[in-house]
Amino acid sequence: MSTHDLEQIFQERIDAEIKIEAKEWMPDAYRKTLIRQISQHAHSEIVGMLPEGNWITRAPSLRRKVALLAKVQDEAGHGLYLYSAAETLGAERDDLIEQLLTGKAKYSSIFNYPTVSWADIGAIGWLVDGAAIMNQVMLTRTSYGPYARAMVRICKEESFHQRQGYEIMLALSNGTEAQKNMAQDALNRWWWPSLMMFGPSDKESSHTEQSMRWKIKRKSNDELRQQFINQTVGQADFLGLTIPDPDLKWNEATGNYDFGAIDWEEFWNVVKGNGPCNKERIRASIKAHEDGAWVREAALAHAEKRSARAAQKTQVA
Ligand code: FAQ
Repeated sequence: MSTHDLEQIFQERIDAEIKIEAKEWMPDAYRKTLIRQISQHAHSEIVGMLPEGNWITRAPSLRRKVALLAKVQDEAGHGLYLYSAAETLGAERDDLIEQLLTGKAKYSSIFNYPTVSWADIGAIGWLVDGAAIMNQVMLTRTSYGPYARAMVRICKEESFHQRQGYEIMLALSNGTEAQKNMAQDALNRWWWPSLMMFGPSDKESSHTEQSMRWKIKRKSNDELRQQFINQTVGQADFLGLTIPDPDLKWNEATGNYDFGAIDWEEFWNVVKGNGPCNKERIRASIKAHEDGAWVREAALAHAEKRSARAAQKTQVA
């Protein structure tokens, strides 16, 4: 069969909502797009542990500490599912990690902002996990089976993360004047970077059109961003906080909130490695990787010993 015929059958299967599985034929560009997106997603989960990890030792109560620890551990788990999903496409985990540590790989822009107060932990859960879920619910229906299945579990955990963040914001907003100010300050700093998480506008997005044809993405960056804004405005109102956008206004005709201009220069600057914490994040990731070398060596030695023992047993039998 010619590549053209194979591609046609592949697209027909996608259009018929049949999931693509690891060992099946797929166009090289589909495989490449998935490895790119899934590995960037995995890196985001791993680097995403750092801003919140910063507050584990300073959480204001045992209950808050336990919840934050569990959340950060979940994120490590998400990274691992996602690296495994990328491996099913033929990617080597060591190569992906190297790309992250050498600064070649992208990860979400949002994790290059600092967490300067406890309220930032609330804002991350509410807004960052909220934005992540908006995007990831769509990915539970993505056309590649292993990615779609990983996303189902990830979404369940993300929704717990979102609630713990919102609950922190609720406590602060109903607290003292100083606590309410902390919550407002965190919302002011995290609002715009959270909107940037959805990626460039549809006009500027290089991959959306093809990814939607392949049903890797089911909704465009702008559609998801709008959905997120529509959902979040009422939540901010309930907290008694003000979204830092003077142009935010309900539009009866479109049934959406209109919003102000996003600073795309800031976004691309962060993506290119010049955000407030990019260098710090890579430094911390390298250190964590180096500190964990003995664990990898020990795990590998154990695996080698087990397979040698299994081989010996087979010989004896
Ligand atoms: N940051 O053509 P598009 C989380 C890049 S997980 C940096 O629109 P695409 C959980 C993009 O890669 C958060 N780079 O690309 C958590 C591409 O570059 P390339 C991560 C960005 O792939 C919560 C170029 O711009 N979620 O938060 C960003 O069709 C709390 C052109 O863009 C995922 O990764 C950005 N924000 O759409 C953890 C979900 N946006 O590769 C800890 C899966 C775009 O050509 C604490 N990913 N770029 O060099 C996706 O859905 C998509 O990849 C998009 C981007 C929507 C992110």
